Amino acid sequence: MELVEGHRPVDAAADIATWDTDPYDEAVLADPYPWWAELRARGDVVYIPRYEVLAVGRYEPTKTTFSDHETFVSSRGIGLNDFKLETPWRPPSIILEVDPPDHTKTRKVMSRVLSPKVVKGLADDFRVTAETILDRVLEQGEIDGVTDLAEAFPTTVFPRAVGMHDVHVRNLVDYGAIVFNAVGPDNALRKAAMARAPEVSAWINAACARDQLSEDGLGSLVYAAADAGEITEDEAALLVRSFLSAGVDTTVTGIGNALWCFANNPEQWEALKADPKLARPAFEEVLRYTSPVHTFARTANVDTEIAGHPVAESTKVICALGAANMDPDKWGDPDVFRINRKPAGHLAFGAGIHGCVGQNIARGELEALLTAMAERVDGIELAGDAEWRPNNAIHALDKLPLRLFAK
Ligand code: OVV
Repeated sequence: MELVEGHRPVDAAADIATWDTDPYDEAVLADPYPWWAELRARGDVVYIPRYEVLAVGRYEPTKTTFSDHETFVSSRGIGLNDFKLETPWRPPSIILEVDPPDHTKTRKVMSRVLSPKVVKGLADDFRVTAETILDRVLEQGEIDGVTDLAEAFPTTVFPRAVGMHDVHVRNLVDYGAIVFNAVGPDNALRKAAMARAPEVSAWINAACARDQLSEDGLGSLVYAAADAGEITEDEAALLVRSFLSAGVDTTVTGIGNALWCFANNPEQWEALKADPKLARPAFEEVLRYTSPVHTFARTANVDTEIAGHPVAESTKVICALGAANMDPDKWGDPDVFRINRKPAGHLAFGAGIHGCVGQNIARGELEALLTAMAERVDGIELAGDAEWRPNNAIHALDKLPLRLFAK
């Protein structure tokens, strides 16, 4: 069979343009914006031969694919591995890597445990902790925004909210990086993550046991659902594991990216100081502008189509959430970081039934920190070059040298 330039020799995707690229190249992951732009420019959907996957990055097809949980399932994994064909690296998440009706049951429990009402009860601790950490870093003057602030805050408040007895900051942060690198191809990043996985997972799994959790935290609320017969105790442990998988590295990244946005856009810092009530919309704009989770995938579970192009059953579809969040057709001037934009419909928390169940707590953490900063920090300046840390699914900083000026 003759290969037609720019086309895939597979009937089901015959009219989908081929792009010979590696979305998981470390240079792309460290600076994804040009790659996102090219992905959008190449069409509604492209075929990437290196991994035999499709990719979407324009806003509409990305949102549609991500939201259509019946056609594009999560139970076959949300990375490049197809759980129907390959054994997952850990027992699958019973909320992320699952479809209805199984998903419906666990989602209901987690939605309740992470409800706005529960999160409201955490607000005072978030605020006091933010103030304590800020007083410390303002004394230092020059800091690494990643370790001193972005990691320090969530690794203090989140394990306490969950009710963990034993807190190991490095394991908590690294487990997130492992889980998110695991959804990529078998590249150097994933190999390094897998090499550390046995040790870190053992610590995480042990920390999910009922006797390792206080009786007044989010963890105990999950175990209460087991007592009520909604889920089993084993399922409760796996849902606590989901907290520790998705709740630390993501918020660490959100804070680091927020600091980066403000250090690079001082007039937007002035705007937040002038009106600290903009803390919440500012975080939404940070999410749109930086997409802490840049990519998740889905698997076509039936023969289907994307934007009129045929897609065969078993095809993996990479959804470049970061590309959709920077689509000029959706946002007009996506390259402008503007804290009063109020970017409703951004895909940084996903969309549809799998949309981030922890988004209320994430917003609560960022609101507390940004509000406390707006009251205390006069200015934020880069004190050196920011460095990004390539990860197969997370768009995060590795180093962010900052000078903070107290009011
Ligand atoms: C990486 C990630 C995101 C969301 C949820 C989970 C993991 C989970 O383990 O449930």
